[in-house]
Amino acid sequence: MFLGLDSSTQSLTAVLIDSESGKIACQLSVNFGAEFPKYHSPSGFIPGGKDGEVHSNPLMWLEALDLLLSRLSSATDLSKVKLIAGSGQQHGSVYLDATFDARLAKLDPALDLASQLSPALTRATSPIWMDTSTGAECAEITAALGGSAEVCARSGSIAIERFTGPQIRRFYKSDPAAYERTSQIHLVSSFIASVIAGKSVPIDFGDGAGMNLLNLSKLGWDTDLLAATAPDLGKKLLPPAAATTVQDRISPYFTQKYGFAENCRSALFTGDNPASLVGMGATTPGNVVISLGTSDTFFAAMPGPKTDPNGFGHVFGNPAGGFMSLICFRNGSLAREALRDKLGLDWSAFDREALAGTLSSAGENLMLPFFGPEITPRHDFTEPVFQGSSAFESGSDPALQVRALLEGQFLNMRLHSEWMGVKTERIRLTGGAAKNDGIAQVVADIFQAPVERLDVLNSAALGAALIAAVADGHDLPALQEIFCKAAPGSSLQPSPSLAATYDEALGRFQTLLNANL
Ligand code: ADP
Ligand code: XUL
Repeated sequence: MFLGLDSSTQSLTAVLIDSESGKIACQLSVNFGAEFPKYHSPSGFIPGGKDGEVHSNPLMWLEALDLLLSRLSSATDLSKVKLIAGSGQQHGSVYLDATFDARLAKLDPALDLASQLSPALTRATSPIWMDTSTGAECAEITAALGGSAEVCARSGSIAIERFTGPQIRRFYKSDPAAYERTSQIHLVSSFIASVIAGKSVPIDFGDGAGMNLLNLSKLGWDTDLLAATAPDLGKKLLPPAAATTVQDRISPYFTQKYGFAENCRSALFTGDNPASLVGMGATTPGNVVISLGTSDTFFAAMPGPKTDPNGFGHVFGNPAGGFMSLICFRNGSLAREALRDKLGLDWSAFDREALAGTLSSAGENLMLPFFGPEITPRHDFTEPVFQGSSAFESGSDPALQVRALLEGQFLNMRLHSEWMGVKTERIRLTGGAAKNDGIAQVVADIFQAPVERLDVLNSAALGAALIAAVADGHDLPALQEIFCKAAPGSSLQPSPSLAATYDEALGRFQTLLNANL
């Protein structure tokens, strides 16, 4: 069996696969907000940060790991697990002192992870992908390299606020003494991977490309980007490696406490989006994946690295080799939740409203669907912008608002993915909101492409389990054939009659957007 773990924004999920029977042996999830109220992070991060700061407490992720594995060991026999791999929300970073590795080497199973590792943190909380506080640092890194085009050509993205390099620079500038005490910087993914391995392990190419530090053509840290970011940074990062790089046996903490076999090993962890590319069976070009989690993302495998001239799209490593493109939208599920709550609906009513009047009101009313700062396009929105009938603008007809919110989200996605130049022939939908038929139908109509959903809803954790199997020598396409199938009856077809409606609405949406930037 192979275990995949996904430490995402709002939850930690495990998917255990049995490669012989081709079955999912167990799936479990721990929701941070619901399980750990003491961290005051109802949606997985600490609300109310100043100047665009969004942080999470890494001890919460460790508590979740202990809780999830204790539940998993009660539900199933973990001694059958041969290899563990995983993924994490991208870009978030954890700062550790010189005692981290020694603490990992002598973890006591009688105690918990959080209390034993907390003394090693040089920064109490971790900036995560929602953080938009590093505008100044992005400008400084860009200037040091001689412009955005150079940063993008080397790292696959222009300097981006949430990316780890600018975040590290901000930490170095605001607390140089704590930065100096830091001897290891990890991503969320490599932090959890290190805890499991019982020693610091490398960042993988998939997640490493989300730092503005990895040179994509050399697949190593870029010395000029390191120097432009913070002093001695190269000494605080291990050389990056492929996700399938196998480590020695996992830490005895996990074998003794949760019943893993002594010879159970681990691979590296990657980003949630690269892992999802694997779990959605989309590692070769052909399928576009739209993930509707806390963030909405649009991604696809790409034959060679192609960068976005407008600077919104990114190139990350594809765990199956080569590259993937990705665009991230910050106002994803939390924006849908905000409107759902404002209208006093639950998800099934939201779903019904989305489908109501599909044909009659499609594309008529426009909403810029941003309840807070957005990253694609980059702008400090505070509330949505409405343009349409008075019944729409006043909110007297909830169906119109639900419809316009979803149309706004996916028109914005269509607009900002045009640079990829891929004809969207088939969309695979994943993430918490993918099960909502109303949302899925709007996606199909706006992109004029069939939408499929897979059996396993957590595609990142499934992808991680598949990476573990590949690291053990299994064949990825054969595994994907078995595990990444569209769920029967899950496919939705676009309405061809809406093609012209949305082509026209796209132009009006773009005009409204430009007028508000
Ligand atoms: P992440 O991986 O970023 O932690 P998930 O992919 O687990 O997030 O998605 C969580 C989100 O899914 C929640 O914020 C919630 O708004 C959304 N969600 C859950 N169920 C539904 C539903 N039936 N319809 C729409 N959205 C939903
Ligand atoms: C991708 C991004 C988010 C996070 C959280 O660039 O910032 O999708 O990975 O899921």
